[in-house]
Amino acid sequence: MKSTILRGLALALGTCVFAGSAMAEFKDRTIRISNGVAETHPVGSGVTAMKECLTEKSGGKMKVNAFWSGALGGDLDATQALRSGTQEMVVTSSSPLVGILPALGVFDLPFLFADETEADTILDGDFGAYVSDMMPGVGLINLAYWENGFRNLTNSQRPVAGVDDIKGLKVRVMQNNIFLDSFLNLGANAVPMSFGEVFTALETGAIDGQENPVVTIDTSKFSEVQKHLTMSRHAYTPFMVLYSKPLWDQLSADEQAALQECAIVGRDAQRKASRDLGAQSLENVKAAGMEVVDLTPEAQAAMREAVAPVYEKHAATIGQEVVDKMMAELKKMRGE
Ligand code: TF8
Repeated sequence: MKSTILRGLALALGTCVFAGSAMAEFKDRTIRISNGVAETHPVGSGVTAMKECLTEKSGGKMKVNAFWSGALGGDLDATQALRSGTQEMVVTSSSPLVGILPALGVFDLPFLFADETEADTILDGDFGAYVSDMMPGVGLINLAYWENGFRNLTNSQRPVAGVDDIKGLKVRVMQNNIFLDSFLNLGANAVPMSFGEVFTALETGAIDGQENPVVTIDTSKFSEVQKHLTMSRHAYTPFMVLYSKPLWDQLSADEQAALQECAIVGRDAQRKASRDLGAQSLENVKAAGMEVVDLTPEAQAAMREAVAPVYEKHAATIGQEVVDKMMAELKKMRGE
């Protein structure tokens, strides 16, 4: 009798082990992912690609439910929901998260990257991994860096062709001291505000301007309430594709691997869409009546000079080590 039970148990265990190794472990899951922008933004393309990849890898078990236009709260609120384990994923700018992890401020330094290739190289290389490794410490897993993009200034008052024109403009900035200081240094009356409030504030004239990549200006319809666009490219802010650490710890290794791989598949689709749509978006905002000013190299140099003190002022808050590492990586990349 005893030996029959034992034999049965051994058999059952054997089956278990066999099943475990032969089949990947996926449970039926619905992953909520939120973003502050509209679905027409390139993040929409990234989420679609990530979704398809997850369906394929999990045999349809991992489903993605996407929420747009801040339906689950803004970047910061959604990220806090991840930390407390009440939401799975968010695609967010790193900028509003500096209160959670001050090192992220390194990405807010003005005129840090010269072009998209530099951004990709730093973010997908050692430096990006170095920052991602800090995230579990604050309850978050960074799966990938997607593209928010180079930011440009818009306003309702006048064409901005140089620093002098910015003086006195009431400009919304992200909830981030580096952006606040950069715009104060440019002479603006800078107002920190969450993204979800920007359209109405522009519409009612509570603020004169804001700054975001052209794809956001287009897909968030800021072109309806802004007349002037200056191609200032004054900062490149990345998106982070974050997963809740408490919920991540409940996933199987197969599920984690699928998410990691699919966030990268999504990244490639998202960056491509961001760059393809960039040119189209510029046409769209012009067609909507915006007047575009390209800065002369001299005007851009003057802008750079005006914001330069921000680097030193914020190095201690970001972490001198983090800033030094970024600068060293940039030099290495540029062959300096
Ligand atoms: C900002 C950011 C936002 C994005 C978006 C919500 O200006 O650039 O547009 O984080 O995903 O607040």
